[in-house]
Amino acid sequence: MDMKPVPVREGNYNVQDAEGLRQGFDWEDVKKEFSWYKTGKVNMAYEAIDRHAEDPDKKDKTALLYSAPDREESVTFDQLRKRSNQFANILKKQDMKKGDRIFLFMPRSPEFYASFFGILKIGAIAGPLFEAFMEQAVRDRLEDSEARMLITTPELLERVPVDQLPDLEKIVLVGAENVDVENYIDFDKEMEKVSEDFDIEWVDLEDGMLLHYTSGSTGKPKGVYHVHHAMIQHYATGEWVIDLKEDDIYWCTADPGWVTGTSYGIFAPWLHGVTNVIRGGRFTPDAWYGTLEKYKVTIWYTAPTALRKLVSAGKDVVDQYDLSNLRHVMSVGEPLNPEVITWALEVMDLRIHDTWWMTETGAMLIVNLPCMDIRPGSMGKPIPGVVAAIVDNEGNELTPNQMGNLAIKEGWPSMMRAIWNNPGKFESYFINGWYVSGDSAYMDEDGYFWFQGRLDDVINTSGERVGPFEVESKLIEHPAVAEAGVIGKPDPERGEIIKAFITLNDGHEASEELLEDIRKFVKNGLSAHAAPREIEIKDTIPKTRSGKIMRRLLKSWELGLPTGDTSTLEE
Ligand code: 6R9
Repeated sequence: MDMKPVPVREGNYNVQDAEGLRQGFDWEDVKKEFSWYKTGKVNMAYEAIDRHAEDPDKKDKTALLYSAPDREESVTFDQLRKRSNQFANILKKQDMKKGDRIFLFMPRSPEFYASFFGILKIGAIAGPLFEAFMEQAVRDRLEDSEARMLITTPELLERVPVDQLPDLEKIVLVGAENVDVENYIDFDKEMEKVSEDFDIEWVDLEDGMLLHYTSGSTGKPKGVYHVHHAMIQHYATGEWVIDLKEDDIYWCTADPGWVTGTSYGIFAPWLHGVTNVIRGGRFTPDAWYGTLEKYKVTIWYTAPTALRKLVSAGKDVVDQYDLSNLRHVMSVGEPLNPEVITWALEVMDLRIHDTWWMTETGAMLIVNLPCMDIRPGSMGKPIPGVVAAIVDNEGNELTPNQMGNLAIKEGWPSMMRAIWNNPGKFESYFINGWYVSGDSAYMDEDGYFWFQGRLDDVINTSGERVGPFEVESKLIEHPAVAEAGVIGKPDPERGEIIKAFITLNDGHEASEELLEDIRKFVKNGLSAHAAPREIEIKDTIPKTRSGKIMRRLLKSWELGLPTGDTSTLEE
């Protein structure tokens, strides 16, 4: 994509000079920021919560600004310390121990965060599950992890096949007022009975902290295992990329059932002692803008899907809100269309900073720092302390502008340490000292990385390689197109042809003329071989809960194949 770079903005950012930061950089120096560097006592819960609660200037600062349609609450660092202590005491009373897997299956709420840190405080491993999971998805995860305890709500308990889960010994119910909870532990009642003091279980940096299940292209979801050591990278990227400062009001839209919702919805902001807006529920452009305005959000971390919806909603909607506090916006999870960057500059006068990373990587790896020029369509450059490259299938480095596997040199702090119960799968990620991401990309001469697709999504039509993202980005620039998903459809003549599924913006009618106009638009904008030979209009484009277009599903529909694991599909 040939677009002008978006230059650095003047401003008082944490990092002024990316190259300067990279020079002589050593992760060991980041360790000095933590209290355990001197005391030897490690626990993420201490660093994120108790450390601030022990600071007289910070203990009554708002940690969590919670907002749901029927409830609003603000919780200070000291309150969060006490509540997580109480929950840790409940866990001890129930004989839960260090290393046990304890899962959370509930909507975002203050109780979620108290429970989450209670789990870490006893040295157990937390497994957050997205609230929209149905029975099969819940069972797969609890079964594979051999979870001993689950914290859930009476409504969600209906999706937990308790009698098929022999390892699941205890269930804590949150909000169980009118339910017969004879076989369960009642969160509210137990919290009243236990002390607000707790001696944190000190752990090793390499001890387990978190299990995040993520879907691969085949088989059941796999448990990605993270350790306390990851905090080093959460902290550093919180400073460099998110640009967190004392007085910021930060909002990350991701649910803690996904890695963005823990690494950057919990750890990074609280390691920096920053006020964190937590907002559950479904979103519309008005709800997004309304939240940004109401809480005077200064830093926002969200996803391209959200941003594209804002673009579709138009400038008139933005103009109804006061977004003057918002100073820094970031995006993750899928390719950030250049069109969205241009739009945000024009309409909100803000740069959108793309960041690339994965569940397996635990934290950001390739980013646009506030002090870097942004090249629209590029994910940016590796953070200090991380070496990225494009490699071939044998793990040999390719030269600039060659497309290949996006790979990271093993050994960054937040890297997953295992796939739960599946050493073979874990091993399969690594070739020749590189972690191979499964994404295809290229690096330009200046070291910027450009995402091309998941490896299995890249289209080869008449010998020309086409990244579906490029075509999708172009399609949504057409005034009639709201969203687009593009696949390669097998074709005897061309190998594959490009097929596009689109949804239309309001006020546009499907017609042969319109489809031809859209085709021409891509042909004229990109190239003839990138223009979809087939376009089909849909009511919605299937996406995962984290906003990724499920091209695999589009392809299965197209070919009349079984749809496979759809547990992460947004309804
Ligand atoms: C954090 C997260 C990881 C996959 C990754 C890639 C895609 C993430 C992206 C991006 C283009 C970006 N992805 N960030 N693609 N540009 N900035 O999303 O983790 O849910 O495990 O997804 O998401 O394909 O391999 P996860």
